[in-house]
Amino acid sequence: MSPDLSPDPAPVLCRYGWDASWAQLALAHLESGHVPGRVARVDRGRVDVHTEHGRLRAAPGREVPAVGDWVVLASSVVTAVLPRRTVLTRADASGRSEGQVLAANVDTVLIAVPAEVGSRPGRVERLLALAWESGATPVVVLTKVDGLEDSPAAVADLALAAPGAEVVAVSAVTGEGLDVVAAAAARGTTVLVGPSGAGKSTLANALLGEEVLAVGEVRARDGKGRHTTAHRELVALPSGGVLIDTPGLRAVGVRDAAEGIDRAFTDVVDLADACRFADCAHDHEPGCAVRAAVEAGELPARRWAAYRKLVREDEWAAARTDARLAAERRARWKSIAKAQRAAYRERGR
Ligand SMILES: Nc1nc2c(ncn2[C@@H]2O[C@H](COP(=O)(O)OP(=O)(O)OP(=O)(O)O)[C@@H](O)[C@H]2O)c(=O)[nH]1
Ligand SMILES: [Zn+2]
Repeated sequence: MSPDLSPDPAPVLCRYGWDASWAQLALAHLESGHVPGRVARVDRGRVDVHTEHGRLRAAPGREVPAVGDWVVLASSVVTAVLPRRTVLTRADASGRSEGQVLAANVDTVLIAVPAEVGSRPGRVERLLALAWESGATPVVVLTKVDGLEDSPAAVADLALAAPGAEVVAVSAVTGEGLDVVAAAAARGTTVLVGPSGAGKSTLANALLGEEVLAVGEVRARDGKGRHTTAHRELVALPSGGVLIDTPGLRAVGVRDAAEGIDRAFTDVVDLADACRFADCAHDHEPGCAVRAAVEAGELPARRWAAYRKLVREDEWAAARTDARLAAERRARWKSIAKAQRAAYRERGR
């Protein structure tokens, strides 16, 4: 390809993560009047895109982009969505077959865990599975630690539920840990996820150094934050990174996340590898390393149950959408039923 054909990597786009390989991917779509840009926000029937001509509003084309996507626009319509490097997806709460894309092309997933909720590892494990599955690197952020008496202990607790991930304690009040989060967010694209009121917007504001994103006041009655960030929004950070804030997530379902689940539970997977039988169901088999670890108190029973629950949920979601799996399941039941009928005939003789 001739170099003078390549689009000018405008400094504006570079602030949003534009690089030579995005330029290469965009090239095929850049006829005259077409401009590349990064999706800042997606609303019903409307896409806001950062372009070299500023922030433009466009209509989605055939393929609806997600926040973080690199797209090509022509006459206020998205004509192409460039292939994603990473994609953070959750199972759709509505039960539709496709998952819901939370953010595209992210390098780091910051998982905000509010300290006042106490240790609720289940939710973190779930988000970690999705984060690993996305292809990005998760960082667990224990927020509001100014309200804790023993934050190192809380961090250590959380770390047990997050093998392989960095766990950082932060406080927007004392400033503790903000430098660590800022350093992580200064490179590439970072998405902030976590429940409503976890302090995501407060963290985003600290990284931005200004009050750009709305921060909710805590409801006096139950201490929960108001739902403030209604939309996923992508902004360029003064440090050079790109940040996507997401609204508080209520239900986070897993789907097509088998690898992510295994990465979030490497301790469990390593134990399972040590079972005597390769197809150990970790039920009543002799030489089961998983059950031995649970009985010895080395693997929390809660964590083992959480792993099995996520795997079941993931398989169930897959079975719902994957006709092949469903057919296999039917075939299995058929052969079981056949064996049962044969057994009844035997008995009846
Ligand atoms: N004590 C203390 N309070 C904090 C801290 N960070 C955030 N808060 C408060 O917690 C509440 C919720 O913070 P937000 O930043 O709005 O939380 P959020 O995760 O963005 O919530 P949603 O927008 O609903 O998803 C606000 O009242 C903040 O002032 C902190 O480090 N310490
Ligand atoms: Zn076993």
